[in-house]
Amino acid sequence: MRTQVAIIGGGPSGLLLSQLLHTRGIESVVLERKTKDYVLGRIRAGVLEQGLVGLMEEAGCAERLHAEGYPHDGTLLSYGNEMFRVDFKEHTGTPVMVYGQTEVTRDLYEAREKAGGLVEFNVEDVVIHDADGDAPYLTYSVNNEDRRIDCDFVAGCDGFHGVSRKTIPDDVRREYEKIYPFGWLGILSETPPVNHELIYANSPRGFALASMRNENLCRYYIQCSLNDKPEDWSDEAFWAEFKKRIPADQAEKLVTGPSIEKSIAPLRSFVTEPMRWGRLFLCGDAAHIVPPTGAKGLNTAASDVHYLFNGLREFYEKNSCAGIDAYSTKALARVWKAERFSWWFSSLMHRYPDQTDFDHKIQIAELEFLRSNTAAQKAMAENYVGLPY
Ligand code: FAS
Ligand code: PHB
Repeated sequence: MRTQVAIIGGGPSGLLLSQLLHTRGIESVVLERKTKDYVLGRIRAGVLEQGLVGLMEEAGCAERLHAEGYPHDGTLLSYGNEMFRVDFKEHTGTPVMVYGQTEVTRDLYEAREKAGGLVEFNVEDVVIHDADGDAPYLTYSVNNEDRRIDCDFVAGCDGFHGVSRKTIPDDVRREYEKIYPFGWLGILSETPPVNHELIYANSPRGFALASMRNENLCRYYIQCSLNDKPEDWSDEAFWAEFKKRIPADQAEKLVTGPSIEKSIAPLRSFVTEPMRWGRLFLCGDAAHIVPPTGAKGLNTAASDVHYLFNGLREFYEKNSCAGIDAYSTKALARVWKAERFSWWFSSLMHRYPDQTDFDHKIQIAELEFLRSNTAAQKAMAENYVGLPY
């Protein structure tokens, strides 16, 4: 088989790139190692920057997002029983959109199917060949049948555990990593959200986040030990702990219910440089990971896709390599700003095992400063709603 852009990974990065390329008549094939249902079953991000909303509009996939998504004009931060609001609209004129990554991915799958796009599922043993040459190709297998795709370019959209990043030679690739000494235990429950906006909570017992998917589907998280397993936490234990970490007036009105999903995500900051090697381009989690505190994972994957899509467009439409040659530098400039914000917000809101009383007092002083200072709130709001592409 031959295509113009071979995309490894049928998550949001790969699908969004494929759909955007389609809008300009550029052919692509997406190779996904799991099934569509498996991909859609993963519960992940919940907050979209306007940049991603704009890309979904550009891809012709934003109708349901606008019909069912929830624009949020601000967020709440609490420490103990104190709580204050950071107003995104006041500081930036921009809201964020609360709409689950699962729904983004579902909309993109639907668009690819409607357009007759080729997504191959259950692929195995993907190998990238001659990425540093002029005629790259992929080999892989489906149902024990060996296959090959010849292409002009390869987009590595295969997440943190994919094959693309490791195709870049060790003596070319540089990796930067920070592992956090805790994880996030998340649940979904079919209950009304405790507040109409998100609550990020710093408590002496650890971090908590009250998020949502709709008016009857909540997504709540608590910071947990890396030794914990989801089965260690009964629903009752989760609710009891969650209530202790949010302000008492919020805990009083919390509606609890059975969890319909429960999972633990480890937290890490990670960046690979460069994000390009020859005709291989890394996008999204294949190149970088952030702690989910700042809701930057999916949104930084989106800006990668924006830069790569426009670089490939320039190549095919204007025979110019300027965009693809600038891709890695341009994407990394925004990636590192997202890494900084995610690290900063995680450091502010979580309890670290080796944290001293002084460290905790500094966290509270930082929160008091953020509460009282317009410039500090504007800086946080600009990062949270998304820095410019
Ligand atoms: P993805 O990992 O989503 O997709 C990669 C795809 O490639 C997968 O479908 C995988 O099956 C496929 N693949 C892998 N190897 C392959 C191979 N060899 N061949 C073919 N296909 C292959 N971000 C937030 O903003 N907020 C959150 O709350 C949040 N929670 C998260 C929780 C967890 C457990 C994880 C892992 C991530 C979370 N993220 C969150 C980040 C997440 O949303 C990512 O940023 C987002 O999924 C990035 O999308 P992709 O780059 O497409 O990578
Ligand atoms: C979510 O709703 O899953 C979510 C929201 C905001 C975050 C992280 C996760 O910062």
